[in-house]
Amino acid sequence: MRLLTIGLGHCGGKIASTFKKTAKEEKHLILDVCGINTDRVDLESHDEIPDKNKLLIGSGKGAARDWNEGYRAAEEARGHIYNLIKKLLQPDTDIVILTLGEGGGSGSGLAPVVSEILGELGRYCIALVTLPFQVESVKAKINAAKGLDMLYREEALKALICIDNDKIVAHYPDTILTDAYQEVNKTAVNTFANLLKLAHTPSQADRIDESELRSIFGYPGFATMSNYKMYANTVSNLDSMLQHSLEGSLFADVNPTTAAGVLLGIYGPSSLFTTTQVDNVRRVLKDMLVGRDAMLGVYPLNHCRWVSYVGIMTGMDVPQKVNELLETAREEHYRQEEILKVRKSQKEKGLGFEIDNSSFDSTMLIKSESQPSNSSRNSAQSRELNPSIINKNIDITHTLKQVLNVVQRYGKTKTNYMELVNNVQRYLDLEEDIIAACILRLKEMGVIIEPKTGIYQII
Ligand SMILES: Nc1nc2c(ncn2[C@@H]2O[C@H](COP(=O)(O)OP(=O)(O)OP(=O)(O)O)[C@@H](O)[C@H]2O)c(=O)[nH]1
Ligand SMILES: [Mg+2]
Repeated sequence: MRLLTIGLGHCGGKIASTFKKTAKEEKHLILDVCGINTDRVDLESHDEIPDKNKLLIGSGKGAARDWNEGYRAAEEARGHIYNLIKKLLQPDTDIVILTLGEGGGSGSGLAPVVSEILGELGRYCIALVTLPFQVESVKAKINAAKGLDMLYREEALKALICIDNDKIVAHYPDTILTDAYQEVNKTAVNTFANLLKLAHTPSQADRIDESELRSIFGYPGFATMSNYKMYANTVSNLDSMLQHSLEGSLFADVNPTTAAGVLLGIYGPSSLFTTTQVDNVRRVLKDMLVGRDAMLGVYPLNHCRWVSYVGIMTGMDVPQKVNELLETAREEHYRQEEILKVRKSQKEKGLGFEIDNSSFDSTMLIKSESQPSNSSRNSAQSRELNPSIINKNIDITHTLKQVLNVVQRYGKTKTNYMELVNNVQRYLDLEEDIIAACILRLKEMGVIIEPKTGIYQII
């Protein structure tokens, strides 16, 4: 089979290089590879990609972790990208794979444009992407969410396979990050290569052929792969192992019952493939995928000590992990906007240092010690959060955390100001003006947002 792998951005270039290295060891694979990046240093570091197949676009200094920069660079370099891909596409190219890390600016921004260009060239593509770590920055999440959304909509993009980077820590604890990245990239690429090998391995039973392989990638939607191996002498039932083969991979978890197509190959010692065993596997597949396209390849091998499952499911619903990413990216985006808005208005107001000698009355100093402050009375009367009359001298150091704990009990429900005060007073014996000062402070910290005037929401 012949593949064209297009590495986008740094992570994409690394995965594309891993593809090239792996293909050199697989005689059945012809792999053409190229890399496109906005960062000269990263692009030059991908040794397995020939220099003539590297395309530097944009500033040459990276996309500043901003998908928009990557997208703009790709749009401006459309003609160059078109020419490079046209040059590399061969009449016998079977599959075009985009590889990228969703989260940076280059990969996330470039992929939708490159996919569109492939459509113009009359080809479809699949994508192998990484999802950012949950603990990555808000920018990474927004880039990934935007990049995935745009890429998913592209007509030329069919199977979208997501490596879940959050699984890296569990699979490779206490490992140097670059080594773990390398391992993950290698595992993903090997799974892919093993899948393609199904079409090149002879079998006296039922084989998967090249056209079946090509067709499985053509179902649009999310996809996942598996590559599961066990000692043959520990396997008594082929069908029970099938369930395991779907779990524990590095790809984002998906719901198999939503798949449009599944292709599975099983290698193992001939003695395991009895009519009953193979029939049981077929039944499990059928029950799981009623009315779907299911292809099973069986590869009995002599003197084989392993049983291995290699498979792919395509045309699936959005994985839970991607939905979570979209949701947190949206929330963190609003929170960031709110913080920036508060910061902007604070700057506009200045630091509040004004001296008005004309209204200075020394007797006020004495009065203010014996009378409740104006602001506290006002805020109680006004029944809404009015930052300008909140007494800035109230010490909330010890109450802020308590108030925060209480408001968080109410989750993300939206409330008005008085409901918020009443909720706090249900648990804490505090004056309204103290609560108002705490709410204002939490708002400045971005913990409480005001999506609509007078409506408050805890983030
Ligand atoms: N699995 C895996 N993930 C990686 C690897 N390198 C980076 N990542 C992930 O990919 C995301 C994107 O990073 P990069 O590829 O460096 O970003 P880029 O596309 O070059 O974009 P800019 O650097 O902003 O121009 C990161 O947020 C990481 O989550 C890798 O080798 N393997
Ligand atoms: Mg980069």
